[in-house]
Amino acid sequence: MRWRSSVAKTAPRTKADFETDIFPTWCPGCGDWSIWGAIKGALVELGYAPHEVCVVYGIGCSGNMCSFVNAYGFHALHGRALPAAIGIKLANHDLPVLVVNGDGDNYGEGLNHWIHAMRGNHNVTHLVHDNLIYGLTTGQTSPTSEQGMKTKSTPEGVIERQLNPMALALESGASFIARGFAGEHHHLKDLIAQAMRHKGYSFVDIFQPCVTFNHVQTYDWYRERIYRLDEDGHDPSDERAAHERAHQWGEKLPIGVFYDKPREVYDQEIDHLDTPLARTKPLTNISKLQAEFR
Ligand SMILES: Cc1ncc(C[n+]2csc(CCOP(=O)(O)OP(=O)(O)O)c2C)c(N)n1
Ligand code: SF4
Repeated sequence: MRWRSSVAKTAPRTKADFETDIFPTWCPGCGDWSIWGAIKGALVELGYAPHEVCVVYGIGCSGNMCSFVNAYGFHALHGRALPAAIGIKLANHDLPVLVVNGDGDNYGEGLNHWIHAMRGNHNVTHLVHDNLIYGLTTGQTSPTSEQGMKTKSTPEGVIERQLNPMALALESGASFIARGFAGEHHHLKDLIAQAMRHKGYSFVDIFQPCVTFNHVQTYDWYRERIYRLDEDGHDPSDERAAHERAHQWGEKLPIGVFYDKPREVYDQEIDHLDTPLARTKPLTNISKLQAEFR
């Protein structure tokens, strides 16, 4: 029996059930507010209770969400949210695991972990707050900053080519790839819910305006460019078409599901994980060993 179905449900949940006593410290107008609401909305829609979900956070304005969401949470080191999330999932694969981090965290410091999570098709849902800049550290270049962009750390303009998360996700074996926009709140909530229903690694890159440090990619900048894949005849099972959409940048920016093709999931390939480790009896008593480290 799956863990969720064994939990007695009480009244239907509301977004308030997923809030803590701490009110967010994000700048007024920051895209993180909308993402926070969309995550809570998706959890309500899927019928979860706070104790039935775990969210793992990276470091950044995005990761500060750890204090604002009432659920099991783990605030990892910068760039290290995914390995912690994968460990949690392997220990209890009945527990839905969400990962929340920023573009600097995930596409910079944590890039290697991201690629391995995708090729393993680990069953976690991954939401990247992509503001094309380092927010918390006050506006340095990130891997998704556009070439030529002037920031605190690159006053003469970014030299490197911009990283393309959608194309890299496709190449690395992600089985669900989507992009949302903080300015399209209900669409984003639906994408997160869809990603959480997906069996295997699901990825949602989210255009998240940083109103304080990114004065190029503003809400208006996105609104002039975005269009919805589901309204433009895109077939998410068509990998070739997904590649074409993934390479669109500039005048036209697609949002929605780029690619959705379930394949073998990491923890389901391991026979002795049939019963989640978290619910099996320990094979060895390690209390003596633990005592040595006290
Ligand atoms: C190992 C390590 N390196 C660097 C930092 C400093 N640091 C904290 S947040 C951050 C960048 C945050 O940018 P991003 O991941 O894009 O998140 P945002 O704040 O924009 O949500 C950096 C470099 C750190 N905390 N730990
Ligand atoms: S610095 Fe940018 S990303 Fe951070 S809270 Fe403010 S607007 Fe949001």
